[in-house]
Amino acid sequence: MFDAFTKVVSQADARGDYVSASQIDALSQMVADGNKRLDTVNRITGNASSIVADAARALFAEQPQLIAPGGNAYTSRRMAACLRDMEIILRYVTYAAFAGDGSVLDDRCLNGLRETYVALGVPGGSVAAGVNKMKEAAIAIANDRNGVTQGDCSSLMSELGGYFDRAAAAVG
Ligand code: PEB
Repeated sequence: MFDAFTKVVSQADARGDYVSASQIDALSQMVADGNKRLDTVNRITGNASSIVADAARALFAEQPQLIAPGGNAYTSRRMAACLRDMEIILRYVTYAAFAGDGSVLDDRCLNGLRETYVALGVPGGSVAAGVNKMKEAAIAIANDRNGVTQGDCSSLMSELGGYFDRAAAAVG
């Protein structure tokens, strides 16, 4: 598991070289923008349960077969497992956003997840659809310009979106 700094160190070490000037510039920019990153993580974390619940509600409205008898979220046990899975994925996305690196998401959440869903008979495409709904909600909340110092968050939001895309692609 890396963060943006340890990733650069590990790459430099693999080359047997010093950290390059361009890498230092990029990390220095990341530090300068650090408050935006922490605010983003804080906003998503603080709204996690509504992000998950709203995404699940929208997913079940679009794919009602999931909650019909025989569906993958039918019975409260499976419904609970589904909400829990979405919450786990969202939590790892917040870790990746915090660290500025997706390896924690890859290593500890997504690795083997597709195979797990195949073995369980859970439709990965539906999980991916749920992840995409969380992405929209999380970005809307994190990118809300009301009540904060105005600034450019476009690259941070595209980085954040990329972590959700990675999760959706890993299972979809
Ligand atoms: C992954 N999910 C489930 C299980 C595991 C995971 C390991 C089996 C064990 C259990 O039931 O608890 N666990 C989860 C995860 C990590 C982890 C992400 C990462 C670290 O450790 N059902 C649906 C939707 C979808 C869903 C499409 C979006 O209809 C999920 C939610 N996951 C779902 C369901 C089960 C499950 C288990 C329904 C239960 C399957 C079953 O027992 O039939």
